[in-house]
Amino acid sequence: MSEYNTIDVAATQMLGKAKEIGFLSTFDRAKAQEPRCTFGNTGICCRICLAGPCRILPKKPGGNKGICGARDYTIVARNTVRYIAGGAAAHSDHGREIAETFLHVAEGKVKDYKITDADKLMRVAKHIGVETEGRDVMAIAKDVALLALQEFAEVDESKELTWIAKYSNETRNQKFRDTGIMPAGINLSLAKLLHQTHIGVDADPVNIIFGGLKAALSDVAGEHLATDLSDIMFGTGVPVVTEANLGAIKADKVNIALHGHNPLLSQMVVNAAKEMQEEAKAAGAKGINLVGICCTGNEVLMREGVPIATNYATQELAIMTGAMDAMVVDVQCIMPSIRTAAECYHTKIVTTMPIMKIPGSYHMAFDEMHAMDSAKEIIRLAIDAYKQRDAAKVCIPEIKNTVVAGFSMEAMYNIFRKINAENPMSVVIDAIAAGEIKGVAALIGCNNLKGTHDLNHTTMAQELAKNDVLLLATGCSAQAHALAGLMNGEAVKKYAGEGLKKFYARLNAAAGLTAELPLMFHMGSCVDNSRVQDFVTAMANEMGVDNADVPFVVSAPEAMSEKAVAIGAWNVAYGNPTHVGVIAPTVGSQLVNDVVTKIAEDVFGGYFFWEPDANKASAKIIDILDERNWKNAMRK
Ligand code: XCC
Repeated sequence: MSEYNTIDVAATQMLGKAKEIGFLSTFDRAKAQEPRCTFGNTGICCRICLAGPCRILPKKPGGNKGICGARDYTIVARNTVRYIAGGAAAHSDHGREIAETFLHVAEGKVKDYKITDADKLMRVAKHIGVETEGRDVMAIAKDVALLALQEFAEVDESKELTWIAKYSNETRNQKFRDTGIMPAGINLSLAKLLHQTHIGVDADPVNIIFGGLKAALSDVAGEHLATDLSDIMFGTGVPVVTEANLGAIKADKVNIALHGHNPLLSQMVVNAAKEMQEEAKAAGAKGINLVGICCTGNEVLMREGVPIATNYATQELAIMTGAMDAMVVDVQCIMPSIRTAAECYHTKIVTTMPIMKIPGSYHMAFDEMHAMDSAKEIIRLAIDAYKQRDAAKVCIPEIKNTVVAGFSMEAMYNIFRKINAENPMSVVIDAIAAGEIKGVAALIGCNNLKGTHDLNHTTMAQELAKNDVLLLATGCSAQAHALAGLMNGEAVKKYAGEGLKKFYARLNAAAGLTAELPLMFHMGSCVDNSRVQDFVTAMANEMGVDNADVPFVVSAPEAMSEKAVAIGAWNVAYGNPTHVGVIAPTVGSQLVNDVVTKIAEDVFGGYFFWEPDANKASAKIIDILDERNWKNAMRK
């Protein structure tokens, strides 16, 4: 383990560099926050009105409630679901922006975006009930876009979100209806939740949590339509071989990091870079080198094979290489401190979205009507910055690993179909029935420096693979595995148990790819957790059981963002046991904590469990998979 709080060797080198130049990184700031305030840490600090903050102080007369009389369980429940509202707002707003551009494509109003995957458009249209027979592609696209936008606008509470009702199986839809959490409109459920948790509205923790789950289902609808429409516009991921870690930054090229979440911008920068290599050469560089950070990095990795530079916790360190000419950011998970890091170098930080600016950075408003021009302008800024680069400050760790990624649901089905053309998912289900693999786990979510950067992600991947668990990955977790060299065929040889190895041997023989399949299937960005849920629903359908009986577990080993809370919550509603590697701020109320970790299982089959120790969490996941398999065997 390094003297710094990371397992990543390249990050360790860069943290040494940061120390040398006196830059205080997020690793230093995390330390500065210790010890944490117990009230905030356990969820019993209420800041919802200006009479507060109120804390639960059981030893003081009158101190066991807030000033308004709110009990610990009300405060904890409100705080928890407000995380969900924040997360769902972020994911869905991303989805809405994609849907708006998609509508403009269908109407012929934007010249730089197009329909790239028309087959997916047809599949999505049929799935959500848009007539396709004998119709023009653009007319179909327009109907799909309008239906997507209506998901946000709907206020008739008797309606159901299309992207939930059409993509979930009937047992889950009925569960959502029976528990009153089937959302009608995304904006409506988020506004309602903020209303419900306003001072003096809902005091019932269970009712509040159900309101939170409704918002969480809105989150997954927003994610799913973002995934679908992005695939249609930019292409659906197919297996690609690329690389990850800071060694992917090139000393002799103009380096541009694409950071944030929304592919509307990052994809356009990729397209523009293809046309502008000569301009970079004219400036003395060998070309333009794009690298990704966080989920916009995952988007362009999946579709274009753009290498990964770092994940969330180490984003500042990409600048410490001294060779990062521009970091282009859109929305979400962007540390404002990248600007401070850039002050030590020539790096230009470029913000691009009206709701995301950092004082002192360049703001180049991204305009979908002139998307390519905007992207070119950004690249020119990077080329100019390259000319100011100080070669003496360049220090790129020579560390990078091979990554095999690009596993959309379609890409995985293409492989499975080579083994069973009729029932592709039977390839996984039969392997579980034969005892070759125990089930499936999805490793997802962020970094959280309450633990050691990337330690939980990578430990769990190794432990679960050793125990024959088939792994899916998204978000910064996927990036952690990629950075550490776990996302390639060599890692299968090194870490997979005997059963999993046999399964992979069959898949590799059938897949006929030039590269061997990796230890985990990178399904994309965090909005692409919709792909993961489609995978689980397909497993349930193939097994003929409810989602809650599928040998599947989801884990966010280093969860951090509000979006991670929203994703965790809908996973619980879908019947998935959901591991979180940090202690959640629900523990301040025994009642709320019991509802989300125990009672939830009785109602939904899914539940949360908090376990910061990756080995213990892996053991628990294996127990859960064994138990679900045993129960399924008993039912036969
Ligand atoms: Fe978390 Fe989403 Fe952000 Fe990474 S980028 S820190 S939300 S895992 Ni999506």
